[in-house]
Amino acid sequence: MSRIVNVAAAQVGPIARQTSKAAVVERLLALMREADRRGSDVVVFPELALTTFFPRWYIQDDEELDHFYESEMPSPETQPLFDEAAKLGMGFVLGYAELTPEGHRYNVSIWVDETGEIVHKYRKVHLPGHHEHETWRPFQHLEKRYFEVPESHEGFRVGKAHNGIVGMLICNDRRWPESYRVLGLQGVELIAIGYNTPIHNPPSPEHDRHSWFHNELVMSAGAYQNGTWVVGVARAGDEEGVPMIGGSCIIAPSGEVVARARTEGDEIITAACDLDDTRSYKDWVFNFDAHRVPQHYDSITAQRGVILPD
Ligand code: CDT
Repeated sequence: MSRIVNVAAAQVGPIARQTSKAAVVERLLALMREADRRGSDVVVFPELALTTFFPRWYIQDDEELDHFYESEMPSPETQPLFDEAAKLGMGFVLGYAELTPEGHRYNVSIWVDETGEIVHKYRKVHLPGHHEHETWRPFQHLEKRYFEVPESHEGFRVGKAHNGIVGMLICNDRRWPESYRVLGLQGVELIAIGYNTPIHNPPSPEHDRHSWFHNELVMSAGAYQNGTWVVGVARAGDEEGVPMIGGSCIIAPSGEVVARARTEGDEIITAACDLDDTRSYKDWVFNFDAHRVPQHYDSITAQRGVILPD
């Protein structure tokens, strides 16, 4: 049974605030068909792929806010993605905003298999930004207001797809080593990560010029230190006056970037990811069972912030 997964990363360029979901789905379908032409088994779309990155606005009108969320998946608007995937025999990974029947709101990602069935779902754990409207900022980052942290069983869990073990992270999760390690401890072999990363971070503008470097740094480290493939997919370009990094890439378990987007618009990049390439990392340098020393890691789960020495 082949363990080579032909993976496509579907970088998506800017989406305007007023763009309809139907128009976005048309763009995603075009990317899916291009991925199919290139022989892909699965195509990965970015975080919150169906709309503009709405946490950049303080939205007081509940009706307008609710419009950015999905209360069913698939819905009449998103069903064409599922139908096309089943027709092409291709899986896909999609990020979107979820509004549950109980009124909970999450930033989520789903893994859909080649028959069009949702086989795995992940709710974003690390919600960056702030909760209140901060008028000093040129644009907001209100993920803490618009989304909730999920229950632990809805967080970093792996699923099975493509004859392998898969996992998903969403944007800010990729900066935290714990995110990858919890997946690594479940044997993950392929991690899909969608992101929306503004180039400018208002509280720390001195980081702006490092945005692309930090993007690859954290995903390469996560791949190598856990012996897994990583696929990072951006929504990129100048969206409503806020420029966001592209830099979508596919990273081998060695930590090497094997495919990298060249534009900041809609673009497909691909790589043949042999899940057996994870073995030498998992069996040797990162053989967790042989070499981890968890009794020395207590503080990782016991404390949240820094405790300075006396
Ligand atoms: N979407 C998302 O998580 N973006 C963050 C921006 C960080 S600054 C508030 C990221 O980590 O890229």
